[in-house]
Amino acid sequence: MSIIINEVFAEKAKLLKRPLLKKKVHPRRFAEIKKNKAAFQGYQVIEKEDISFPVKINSRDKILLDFGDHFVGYLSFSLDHYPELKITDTPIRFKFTFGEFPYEIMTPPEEYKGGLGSGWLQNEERSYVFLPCDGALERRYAFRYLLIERTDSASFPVKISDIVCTAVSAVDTDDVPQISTGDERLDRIYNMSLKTLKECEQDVFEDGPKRDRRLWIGDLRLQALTDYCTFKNTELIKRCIYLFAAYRGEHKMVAPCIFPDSPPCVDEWTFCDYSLFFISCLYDYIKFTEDLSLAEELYETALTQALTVYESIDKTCGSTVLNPFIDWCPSLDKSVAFQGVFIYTMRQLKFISERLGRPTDKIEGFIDTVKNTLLSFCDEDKGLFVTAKGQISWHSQIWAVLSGILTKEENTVILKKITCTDTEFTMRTTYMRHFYIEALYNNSMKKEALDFIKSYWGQIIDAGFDCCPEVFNPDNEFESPYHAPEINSACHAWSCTPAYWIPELLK
Ligand code: RAM
Repeated sequence: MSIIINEVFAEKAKLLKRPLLKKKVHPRRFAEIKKNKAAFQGYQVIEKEDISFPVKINSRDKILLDFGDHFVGYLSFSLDHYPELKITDTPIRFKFTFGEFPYEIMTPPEEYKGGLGSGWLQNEERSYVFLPCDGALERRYAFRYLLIERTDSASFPVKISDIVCTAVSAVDTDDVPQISTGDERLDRIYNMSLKTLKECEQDVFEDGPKRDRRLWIGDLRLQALTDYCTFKNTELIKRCIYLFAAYRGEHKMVAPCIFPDSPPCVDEWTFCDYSLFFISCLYDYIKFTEDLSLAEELYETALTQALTVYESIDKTCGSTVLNPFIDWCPSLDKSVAFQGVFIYTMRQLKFISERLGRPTDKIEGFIDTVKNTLLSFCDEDKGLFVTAKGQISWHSQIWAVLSGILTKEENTVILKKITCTDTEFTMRTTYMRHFYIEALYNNSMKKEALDFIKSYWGQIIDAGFDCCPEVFNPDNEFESPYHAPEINSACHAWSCTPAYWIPELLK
């Protein structure tokens, strides 16, 4: 693998790293998780008594702690024996299972068959040889529930006390003014989205604090959009943009994700739509900060994305060999949606170029060529975009609308029509839903956008989530891109944009 590092950008990213804020949080109460078919994923949490330390634990005992909300942090505690009963003459062993949601706690790790490595499962077992002692786990966990099981067989109790989570984040929700929309449900959705962003905002904008704990550019773009209007942590946004410019493969395309603490920091594979969103990140940076210096510095990087992707496009059918992401929708023909993304980002590049006084004729040429190809997929009879494989997807319609190649009236017809079209190619991620909302917003369908947020994110609240999850399908509670719902992330950055949209839609 050959990685090219721009040391200047890497150094600038490093200098923008700030210490995290820390808060000590304690478990709120004991809890129990029971099977209940009516509850989300079949498990219901029963709240039990408040915790008073120390807690006595015998061999084979289990205790489930509820921290009362989602936290990202490090666990510590104290262990002691009962000297009047018996000195610890044999090591004590504990198994810790952390969960963002009940299903994660209740699914045995031995049964895991998911597509991602099982190391992401949030559990570990530790021995304690001499008591009293202080215990701490080095790994950072994202959780609300903590199951502690005593797994050794020694026949004496021990006491555990001072169970604390040192919660970490780059930001504090108390620094953002409270929202009051007059609609209690919208307020709750806003707060849940803000909390999601806060939990993901660490040394970089992580996609999810449980998993993958990395900086993905598709996620970053939506996080930054929301952050400009809430926490205003522009330094962190700048740091993350520098990181993407600093570490690239030989092909010079911006990586889909960065592993900030694991050199060589990037893999060589790409998602070409994600690479193009580097342009969107610079575009938003200018729009929200009015500062042109970052775009000036990184203009060549942005232009390289445009040129590389444009060269990869087959101009007759509009497809690319460069593998776009678009959404986690199985068997989706992504070619039409991809062309929409291409034009959408080229318009942003044109804007950046104009602001920087750079030539735009080449970019305009790109837009015209791909526009003609994209228009050839508009089926006059159906009044919708149909791909070369004959697919009618939400993705094609949304991105064709966002490309801005049609009139507002035409866009409105398409956006209405897709809601009553029978297709298996529907939006699967909240990330894709963000772009649907943007399409509605751009075409004066603010009411539809708000209703959509209220309905979809409202169901997330009803399901019992504390933050916005990576995946949520109201018709299939067990949906998982990794074929294992327990590995899904229940606090995921790309779902946080209601905190951006709600105030914007109410303007
Ligand atoms: C998953 C993560 C991440 C996303 C990629 C494409 O691995 O959820 O957030 O950007 O997919």
